[in-house]
Amino acid sequence: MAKSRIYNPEMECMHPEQRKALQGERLRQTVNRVYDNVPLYRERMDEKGVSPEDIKSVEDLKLLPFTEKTDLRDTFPFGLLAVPKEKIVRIQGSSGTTGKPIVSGYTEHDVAVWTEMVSRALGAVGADEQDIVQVCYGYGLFTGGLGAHQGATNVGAMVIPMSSGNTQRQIMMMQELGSTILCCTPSYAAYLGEAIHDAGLIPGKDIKLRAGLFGAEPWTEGMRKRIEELLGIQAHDIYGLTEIAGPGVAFECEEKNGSHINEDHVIAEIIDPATGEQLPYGTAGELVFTTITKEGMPMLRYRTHDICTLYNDVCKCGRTTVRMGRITGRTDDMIIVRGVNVFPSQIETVLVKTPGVAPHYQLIVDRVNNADTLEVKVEMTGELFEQNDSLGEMQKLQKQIRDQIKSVVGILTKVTITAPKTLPRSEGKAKRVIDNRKL
Ligand code: DLL
Repeated sequence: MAKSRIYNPEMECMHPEQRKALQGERLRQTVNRVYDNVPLYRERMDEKGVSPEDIKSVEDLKLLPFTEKTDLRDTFPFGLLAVPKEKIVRIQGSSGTTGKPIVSGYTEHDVAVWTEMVSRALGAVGADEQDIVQVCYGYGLFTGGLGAHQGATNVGAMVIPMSSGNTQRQIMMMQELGSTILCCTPSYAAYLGEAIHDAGLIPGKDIKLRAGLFGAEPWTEGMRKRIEELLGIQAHDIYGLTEIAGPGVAFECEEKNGSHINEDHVIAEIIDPATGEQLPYGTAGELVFTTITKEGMPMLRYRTHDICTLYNDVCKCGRTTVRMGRITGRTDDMIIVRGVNVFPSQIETVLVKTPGVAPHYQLIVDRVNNADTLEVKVEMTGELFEQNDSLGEMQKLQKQIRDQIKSVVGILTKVTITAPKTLPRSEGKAKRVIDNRKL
């Protein structure tokens, strides 16, 4: 099996103090550039009484204004460009939004930086010219497909640009061409794993996959275990967002102890979502990014609304970059049920630990007689379905899951166990929550 390697040791293993100086220098350049070229940033900085000369080092980051998704919508499509439109070679957009999409413009240099970031993530799973990378992230405005594709090409791998969907064809190609690395959402990886199993194919024998880069949606450690078992692979997390660079902003190394942030290109902060105050390493809060090499559409303190924790302790892999823990939720996908904050990831943690159920679930929130209700729908596995006493087992399972969720989240839920393959599958980002209260 190919060894994990560090794609760019100079940048990934730089002494933290040296990196801080580099970040400071790049931040100063970015701030000057956006102040001169982006009216919104100039106005925001003027309003705060901050001038580009005030930004001397990374410590001064907190003086800068935040950027929100609504700023991108309000200035759609080109209002935040810091370069003439002719310099933009690519538009990418974010998935799953209603109304006007969020788009970001990338220069040739920005695409190259993004490609480098994905190459580092692929380096961490040892990808090289021996590898065959099957990309089942969607190609198009969504950054997953093209992002993974560019990185895989750059490390010399053979790329199969499958895009999302058509599971039988995905499996046929995987088998016939001998794909070794899989890139898709974790929910789709679990689905593919089951479909491979159902087709009677044996990972390691019929299927040659050895690693996967999974991201674009939150997933848990339990889900990682399931995917690794189902596909017989090493499953690595990869994080990113269109506004910053697509996949590769951060990625896991072989230690799988958080995702290394590509800090020579972005500066990450954690803030208290309510007050906007910076929080120290080791404290959970909202993740905020400032781009420091992006030309097309640089972002100052972009609020991701993703909740996680940053870690700056030494990683055994040799990289010296700060790591982000898993995204445990988004400030805007948290559901409040009878006054209690519930994140889908908390429920997923319970479900994937429970033998007898498959990692496919949906949370249905409703309001009955003025009281909120939460129903957790989860599929049973084929093995349980085939058991003689599956009904009795199912009732036991329902109770067990309900009790577990009560102890983790603190609220009583209705648990419904459905027959195998009855819940909708997603080929891209899974839709976990259906909130009927808004209808
Ligand atoms: O999802 C970029 C991407 C593609 C990342 C493929 C990884 C793999 P957007 O469509 O702009 O970009 O969505 C960004 O997706 O703010 C998070 O809420 C979520 N997200 C992305 N990666 C992860 C991850 C792509 N590894 C939004 N874990 C982000 C949890 C993730 N959430």
